[in-house]
Amino acid sequence: MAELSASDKEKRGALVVVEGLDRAGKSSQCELLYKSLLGMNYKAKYIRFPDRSTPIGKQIDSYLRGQSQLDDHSIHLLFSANRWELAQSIHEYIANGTTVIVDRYSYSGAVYSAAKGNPNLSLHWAWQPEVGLPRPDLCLFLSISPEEAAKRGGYGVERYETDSMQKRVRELFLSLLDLPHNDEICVIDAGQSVDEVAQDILDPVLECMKNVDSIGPLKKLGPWTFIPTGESPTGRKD
Ligand code: FDM
Ligand code: MG
Repeated sequence: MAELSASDKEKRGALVVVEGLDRAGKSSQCELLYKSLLGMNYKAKYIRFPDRSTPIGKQIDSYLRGQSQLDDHSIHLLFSANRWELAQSIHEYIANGTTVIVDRYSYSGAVYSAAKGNPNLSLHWAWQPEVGLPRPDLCLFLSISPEEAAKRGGYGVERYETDSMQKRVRELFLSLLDLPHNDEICVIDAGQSVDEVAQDILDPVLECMKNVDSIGPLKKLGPWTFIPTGESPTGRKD
């Protein structure tokens, strides 16, 4: 396992996002990664989106539990606003050398909303409010086959936890992986054992933390990241 030197520990933190389908093991792996980094004496912070603790997060929580109805665009913008309300503190953690591990981010944001099939809500439209948010240095996509996911048991009772929605979400996630400008995405085989997945995650994270100096200051998500202007992988034009 790569160990970082004392000077490496004075670098800025890295922004590491973990993405993937429900049941891919994101939250368990984020916890393991967080504990591994702390165990190696790195400063680390684990956050997840949606952050259901804020006033906006409470509205999102109520919508996901089916306790309130919202227009597709409105809930989409709330998910994005939920990221924006933490953007400043992410910048601050990174600046003071803390590596921030994020469980779901803008990619889930764009993909889940576009997967709803609303003809007025394309992937391209869905990406726009993400422009300017802190750009991950590394995005780990936990890839799991529908068969493997099915073996892990049934879905919960929240909105979006249905076979048809998950199938569309998977297709859209895969189409994002094929787009240019996605160099920071690293696909992890999430069908392996928990320990194997954890190791496959830890290696690129340590590598990224080592190289943050060559990446330079934390960047911002741009309109050209992942989504080509004017078209979407759903085939709809904006
Ligand atoms: N989700 C999550 C979105 O639709 N947009 C977003 O921006 C984010 C962060 O919320 F179905 C969806 C994905 C999932 C649901 O997420 C709740 P968790 O990770 O299962 O709690
Ligand atoms: Mg879930």
